[in-house]
Amino acid sequence: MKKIVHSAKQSIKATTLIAFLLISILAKAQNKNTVELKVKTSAVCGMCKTTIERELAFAKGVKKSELDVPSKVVTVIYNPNKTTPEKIRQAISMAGYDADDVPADPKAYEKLHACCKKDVTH
Ligand SMILES: [Cu+2]
Repeated sequence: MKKIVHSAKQSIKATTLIAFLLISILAKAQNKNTVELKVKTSAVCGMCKTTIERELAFAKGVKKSELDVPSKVVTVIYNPNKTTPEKIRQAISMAGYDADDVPADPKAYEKLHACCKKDVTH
């Protein structure tokens, strides 16, 4: 009985290892064509985070984006064959936020929720 349990555990280990290897190979293949970009935004709260990440999710060539509210920095993983840092900053501006030296689009900024405006103190 002990032996059976032992071999079952062993095969689970092997399966896990194979699965892990496959996942890391796939992840590497996917990451082949991606670049990381960090953009300083004017985000102030969790709602801003949602707005910016959603906007970037729809932007062409963007694989992933993650905004850190305390530092206001959004980390964007993108495919350099499909988009550029300029286009990414433009997309953030069109969502109503500053992106590095690109100021927020005034019309988009006007539409932001009151608590998301950069001159409002929290
Ligand atoms: Cu906000």
